[in-house]
This record gives sequence, C-alpha cells and structure tokens, in this order.
Amino acid sequence: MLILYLVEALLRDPLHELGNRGVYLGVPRGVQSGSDGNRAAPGVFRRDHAGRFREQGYTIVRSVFTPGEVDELAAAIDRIYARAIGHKDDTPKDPGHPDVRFRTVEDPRSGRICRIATWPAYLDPVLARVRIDRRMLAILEPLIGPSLKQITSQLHWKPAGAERVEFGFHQDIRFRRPLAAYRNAERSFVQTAIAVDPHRRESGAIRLYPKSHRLGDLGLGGEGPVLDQALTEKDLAKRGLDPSALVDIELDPGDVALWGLFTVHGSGVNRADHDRRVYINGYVTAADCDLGTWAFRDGRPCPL
Ligand SMILES: O=C(O)CCC(=O)C(=O)O
Repeated sequence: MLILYLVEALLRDPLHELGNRGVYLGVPRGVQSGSDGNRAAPGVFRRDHAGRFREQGYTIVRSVFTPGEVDELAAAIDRIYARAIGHKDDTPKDPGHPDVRFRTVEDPRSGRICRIATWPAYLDPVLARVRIDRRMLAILEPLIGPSLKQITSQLHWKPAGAERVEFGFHQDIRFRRPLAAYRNAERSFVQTAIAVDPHRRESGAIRLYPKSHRLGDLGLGGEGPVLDQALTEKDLAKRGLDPSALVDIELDPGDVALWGLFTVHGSGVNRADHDRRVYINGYVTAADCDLGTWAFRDGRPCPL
C-alpha cells in the first residue's frame, strides 16, 4: 500500500520538487503536509512544511486530526463556551485557574457571545491532551526543536452571524511582552491554529500576508486591542503593503495552520451559517524564552 502511495506522489510531483522538498515516511499517521490545497497520501509528508514556513512565514498542514477527534474537540469547546457565556464580565473570578480568562462581548446581532477563552486546557482533558499531542510536536520540531514551552493557548469563536468577531491586521509580536524575555523571536516561535469548523473566507478565515515575517515590527494596530478593530486593507496600504497579496487561510476541520510572530494577519466577520471555532496554541523554543509553560521536554509531552 505504501509503495502505491509513493508511486502516486511521484507521479503528481515533478521530480525536482520531490528532490528539493523530500518525501518522508514514518511520520505519525494523520500528519500530512501540504502547501495550500495540496493533499498527500496518509502517512506521507509530501512537502517540506518547515521550508514553506520559513519561506512564506506561514504554512498549512492538512488532516492532522481525524474527523472523530475533531468531533471530540468540538464537544469540549462547546462545554467551555457554555461555561464562558454564563459570565457577565470578561475575567470571571471562578475560572478554575488564574490563567483562564473568558472574553465575552455584547454583539449587536447575536447578544452576548464569547470570543476568546485563554488556557481552556486547565478546564478540559480533551483540550489538555491536544496541546501536547505528538502530532503537534512532529509539526513543530523541525522548526523550533524538541524542547518547547507554550506561551499562548486560546479558543476563538466566531458564532454564525455575529458581528463583533473581527481581528484587525496585526503581528503577534505586539502581544509578546516583555520583549526582552524572547530571543530570536523571528525564528523561535510558532503559532498554531487547529480548525474545528470549515474555515473559509466567508466564515471569517484568517487572512494573512505572505512573506511579511521578514518585514520586522510594522506597528500595525497601534495601541488599541486588535479585537476591537475591523479588518481593513487600508491598514496594510498605509504600511506600503499591497492588499492583493493577501491569502485566505482556508482550512477543513482537523487542518492546522502555522504562522510566526511577525507574519501580518487578521480576520473578518463570519457570514456563514455555521460557527467558526479554532484552537490556537503558540510554542517557543524553551532555550529562547524566559516565560511559558512546558509543552514538550526533549520530545516528551508535559501535561499541565
Ligand atoms: O481567530 C482568528 O481569526 C484570529 C487569530 C489571530 O489573529 C491571532 O491569534 O493572532
């Protein structure tokens, strides 16, 4: 069977490309790499996701989690939502752990919604497992090594039809404070987003500016929270960036998107008839950061 997959991959890929990027066997089942839209045979790293990440400032790894696992994740996320939405304030006093926060807002169309929950893994075993899943390490290790701390862990919701769900264009470096705690920030940090629902332009997909990871800190978003800013291409034009270069990070449930601290991105409203949920986890090479919660030590998962 494996031989058939390999032959199929060889036929689809020009030889020079295979030679440059490599086809690897033996990665955990379900970890398939692809540039946008490309799908590989199960168990085959068809393209070099690390090379693409370094070149473009982002990449997508397809079908990392199975449909059954995504269902389990979705149920866990819904449990957190039910808990979060019961709170009237943004930082409830009884979240179960000091790092857990719920960001709820009043939406003009949908009433009270929760936009973000931070560190929900402290509340739910499924979310706790996924943040240290070995497939996540298989994706991250070629980029930032086997000893990783985690800096961010968040659920993001865009309920169907809700309006207050945009993220203005920004670079995540703005959130990394104190800056002095981060060394080699341009290459030691990877943000990941696991899609739980179809993640499309229509449902408020992440829009991202390829190769912007090489532009340094552009100061996008100014001082205010990007959560309160609309996604407007004018913000890019003001920095001399051509909005026609933007890409929509379109994901199926179970796909994982990756981007870096300087990669320009944001996302718009959800005009689809379904919610858009993502589980976001950001990892840093442990030796390059004074902060964070251990996720993997020498390749071994570190439970909370
Ligand atoms: O969930 C989204 O659409 C936006 C995510 C994002 O911009 C971020 O995590 O920095």
